[in-house]
Amino acid sequence: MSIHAHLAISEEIGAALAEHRPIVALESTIITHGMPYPQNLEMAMAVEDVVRENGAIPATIAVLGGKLRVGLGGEVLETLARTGREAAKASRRDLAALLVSGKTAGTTVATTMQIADLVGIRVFATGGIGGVHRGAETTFDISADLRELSQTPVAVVCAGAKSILDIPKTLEVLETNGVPVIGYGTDVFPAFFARTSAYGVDYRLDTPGEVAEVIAAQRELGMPGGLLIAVPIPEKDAIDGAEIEASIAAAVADAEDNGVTRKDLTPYLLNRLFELTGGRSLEANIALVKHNAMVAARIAVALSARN
Ligand code: PSU
Ligand code: MN
Repeated sequence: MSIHAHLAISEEIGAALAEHRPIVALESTIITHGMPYPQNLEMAMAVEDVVRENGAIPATIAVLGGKLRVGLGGEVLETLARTGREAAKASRRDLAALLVSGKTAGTTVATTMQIADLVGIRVFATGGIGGVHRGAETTFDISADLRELSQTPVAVVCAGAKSILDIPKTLEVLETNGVPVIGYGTDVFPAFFARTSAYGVDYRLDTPGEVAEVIAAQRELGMPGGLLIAVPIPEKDAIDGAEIEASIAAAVADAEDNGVTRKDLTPYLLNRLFELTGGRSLEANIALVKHNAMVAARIAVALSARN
């Protein structure tokens, strides 16, 4: 038995890997736990289309029927989207037990990185990463995504971190863990719905080619970890930071009142925020994921041209 016994790679992704074609990994917790049905399915399909339109091949990753699945067809995507929060949420530590039990699970950023790395995919697009939660000084709630970024060589393209998290603490932990934070076309760390935050990035890069160079150099140095590529939400889709802050504060307070903790906290906050903004945050979320998929595809193309 080896890792191959646990992997189910689609024919398309298998061929693309063998031919060193550009591939973009996509996570599935955003489908099962991050958005309601049917918007989650529409988002998942639209994001795959964006990756293709920009010259790369989408590899959505999930745990299904006791296998780590890389590259999901439309039907499987639909099943996953309909299953929603009935599915498990797979973080690194859950994988072995989930495989043995044969359960269905969405993979978080951490786990999607882990599986992408197992098969040799270097670039990954998502909306937002998990990070240090507000109040972590008492709860210790720090997403496993941050540690994964320090140990797994996959570049994660995201729109920064939502302010349901503590952004400065998240940036501190990334620094401690040796994770470079790159601003794509920006000097400022983006705050998901808003294009800016009060915090800077370590490096600004303006083209997919430059990002590919840094990914390659980090690899040549033998560094174990990944990179965080932070891309601001497009201007037309952004929500003013001050406007959404009241809803975020209310969502965080509701979570506390209801005793929501651990792996349930992020999905709860996302869902509560969608409710409190009357769906506005969901629209912005979908727009930024599509934009990140475009940037990631172009980076994957540049990286594959280099190899
Ligand atoms: N942030 C978002 N949308 C999401 C998530 C985070 O804006 O869907 C998901 C991602 O899958 C991320 C996970 O990896 O939540 C983090 O969960 P936790 O905080 O429990 O580590
Ligand atoms: Mn957590």
